[in-house]
Amino acid sequence: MRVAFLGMGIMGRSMAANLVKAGHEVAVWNRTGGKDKDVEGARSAASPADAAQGAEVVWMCLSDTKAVEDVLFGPGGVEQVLAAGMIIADSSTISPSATRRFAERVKARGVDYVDAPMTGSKIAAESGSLIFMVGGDEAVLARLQPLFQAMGKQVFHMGETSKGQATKLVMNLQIALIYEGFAEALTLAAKLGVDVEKLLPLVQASMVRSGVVDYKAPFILKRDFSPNFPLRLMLKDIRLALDAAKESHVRLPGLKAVEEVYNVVAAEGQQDLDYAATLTLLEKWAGVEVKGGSKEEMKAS
Ligand code: NA7
Repeated sequence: MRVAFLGMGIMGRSMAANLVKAGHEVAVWNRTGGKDKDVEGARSAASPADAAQGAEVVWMCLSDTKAVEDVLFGPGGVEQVLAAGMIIADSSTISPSATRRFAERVKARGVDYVDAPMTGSKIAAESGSLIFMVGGDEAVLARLQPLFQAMGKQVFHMGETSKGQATKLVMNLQIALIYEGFAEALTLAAKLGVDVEKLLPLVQASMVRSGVVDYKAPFILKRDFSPNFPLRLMLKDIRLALDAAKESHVRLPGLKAVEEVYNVVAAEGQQDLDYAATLTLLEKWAGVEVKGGSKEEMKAS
C-alpha cells in the first residue's frame, strides 16, 4: 500500500521501518528534520501534505492532541491533500473527544478515520509485535489489515471511532497504578532490608505477578531509566484519563495521587526519562536506593 507515516519519534520510526520491510511504499515526515528521522527505503517528505499526497493511508504517531491537530489541519497539513477513499489512522494517544471531532471534519471529504493507539513500548515497536486497540468501521479495519500485520501481533476492535483512544486511557491508567504499587513496594523493601533479587522471583511466582513488573524489573536493577516510554507521555495520558473521568463524573482517587508523584518528578526536570524513574522520587523521600543483591542506604538528603 502507499502509506504516509507522520512522526518519527521513538515508536513511529520503528513502525515506519516495519512497513517498509513488509514491502509497502512509505513516505515519512517529522517536524524536526535530521538524519535520525530518515527511514531507509522510505521517501523523506517536506511536509505532512507532501507525504500524504497520493497516499492510500496516512498513519500518525505523534505526541499529543495538539500535534495531531497541527499535522492534520495546520499549515502544510494533511487536509490540503485529502482525497475521497483515503484512510487516516492515528496511533498517537490523544483525547477521545478530539478524535471524534477530527474524524467528523475529514468525513466531510470522504475520508475514513481510525484511532489505533497501541501498547507494547519501544521493544514491541522494533520487533513488529505491538498490540493495537482500534476504533472505526469494520470494513475500514479490514483494509488496514496488511499494515497492522506488519507492525503488530494483535488488533482489538473496540467499537466506533474514538473507542480505541478511550480504551488506551483505561489501559495506561492500570499501568501507571501497577507500576506505582511496584515502585512503592520496592522502596519499602529496600528500607526494610529485603533483598530485591530474592523478592522478584517471589513476586513472579505469586498472584502479584504482572507484565509491568516483568518488563520494568530488569531496567530497575540496571538503574537504566532511559526512555522506553517517557514519563512526560505517561503524565499526558494520566491527565487525559483524569479529564475523561471528570467529563463523565467518575472519581479516580488513586490516579490523582499518582499524578502528583509524576508532577514532582517532571518538575525536577526528569520528564524525558522513562516513567520508571518515578521510583527515584520515592527512593529520595525514603533515603534508600533499590539495588540487586543488598540494601544500600543513601546519604540522607
Ligand atoms: P516521541 O518519541 O516523543 O515522538 C513524538 C513525535 O511527535 C515526534 O515525531 C515529534 O516531532 C512529534 N511532534 C510533537 N509535537 C508535534 C507538533 N506540534 N507537530 C508535529 N509533530 C509533533 O513519542 P513516542 O514515539 O514515544 O510516542 C508517540 C505517541 O504514541 C504518543 O502519543 C504516546 O503517548 C504513544 P519532533 O521530533 O519533536 O519534531
